[in-house]
Amino acid sequence: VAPTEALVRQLERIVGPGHVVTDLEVIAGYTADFTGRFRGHTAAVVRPLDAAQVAAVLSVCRAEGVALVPQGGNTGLVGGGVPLRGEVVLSLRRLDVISDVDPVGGQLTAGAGVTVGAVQRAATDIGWAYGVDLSSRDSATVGGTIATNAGGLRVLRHGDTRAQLLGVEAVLGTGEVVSHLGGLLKDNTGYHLPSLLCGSEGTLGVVTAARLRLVPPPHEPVVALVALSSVPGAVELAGSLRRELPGLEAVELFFDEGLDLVCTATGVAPPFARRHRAYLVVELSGGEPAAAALAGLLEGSGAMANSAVALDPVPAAALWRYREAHTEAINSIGPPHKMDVTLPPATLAEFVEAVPGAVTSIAPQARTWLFGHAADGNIHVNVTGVAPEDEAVDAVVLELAAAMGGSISAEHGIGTAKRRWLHLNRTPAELSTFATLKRALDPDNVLNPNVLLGG
Ligand code: 2HG
Ligand code: ZN
Repeated sequence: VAPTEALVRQLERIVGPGHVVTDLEVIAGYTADFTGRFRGHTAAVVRPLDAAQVAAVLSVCRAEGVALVPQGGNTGLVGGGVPLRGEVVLSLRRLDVISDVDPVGGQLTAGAGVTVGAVQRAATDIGWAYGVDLSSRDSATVGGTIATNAGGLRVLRHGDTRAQLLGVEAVLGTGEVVSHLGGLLKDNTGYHLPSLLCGSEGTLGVVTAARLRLVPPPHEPVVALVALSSVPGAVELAGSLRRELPGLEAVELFFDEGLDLVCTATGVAPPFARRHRAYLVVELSGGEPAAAALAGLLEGSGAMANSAVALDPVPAAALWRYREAHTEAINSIGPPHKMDVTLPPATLAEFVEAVPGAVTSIAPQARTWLFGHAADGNIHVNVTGVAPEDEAVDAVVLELAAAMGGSISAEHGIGTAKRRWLHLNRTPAELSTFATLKRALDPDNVLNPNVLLGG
């Protein structure tokens, strides 16, 4: 059901007339996802200021039978924040306050609309760091990263978003506000609602704030770009780095085709004179001694073909850019299909080598771009040259990943893009448990009805 004039007036009474957006040009920024693959439409974007306003908006929409699509920075990659069927967009960006900063305990409370970058800066200001980092840090928000259980570049070191949550405040689909922001490190008092809401993709409740744990900042970071001549060599090296280097912060993977594309799209010069099959970006704490330990390990491994090392921030950022610019560079050649999968270490290299052929066997004109988080077994399969609505390549890639013991979503979520294939990873009993939870917490299906189980 689309919002009526009367509903728009009711929403304006809750959030103020300036905060119900009905101007179609402004709305356009809320109805397509970052890739341009998923496009929806809506008559209204509502921008509440706090949990009480979110609860009031939810209750009037529920009474009118109008569903809501919660949205943060709109950096999602699986169509999870797109109003596909004219739902009202519930933008959480105005909930952007950081409070109760605790420099002793290393914690802070962030509103759903605070960006990951703002959390990182607030943490740095008090001598700590935030354990989550991702390329979209300056747009992605706390609420959205909780709803999707975002991973990113430092999962190896600090775990995913779920691992940073000491508590959440959320408005459930029933309209009830649940809040547990005390931040006690040990608190075994029943069901852990942060775990349930994290990764629920806005289907059970709207996260409005979170108590986040902070982590010690990286100490004298060393960044290396390592070139390798084979994919199995890269996978094996990622394993030895994890085992041998206690200060390891990140091990990221990309390949020769992706590097070429990044250099063309960004105008940056290639890192080495010769091309190599695979590359790892490695970051570790510990300055000169850590750099020496890394060099020793690389020489001993026999897999390395070339390397560049940086101990200062500017050259270190330049090495990181080869990896971080992949998403942007791929977007510059057309809307990609994004399949974010995890493989067990035993089949990771085989999967990387099999995917491009599996794609061209059904879509000869398509191009496959692979990169990801080597230490997590997480490969981002991007396919360009295929129409946005053609799902044949998605099916081939996701079925291959599942058949090799993998997950069809490592860190981006199911969204609307992958709901057809959720059964590849989840048993009927699990899916019916999901449905039971959905009915209990969102009985009228007003929250993000097109994602995960819906549609
Ligand atoms: C990354 O690791 C993000 O950079 C985006 O998860 C991945 O664009 C992608 O496919
Ligand atoms: Zn990623």
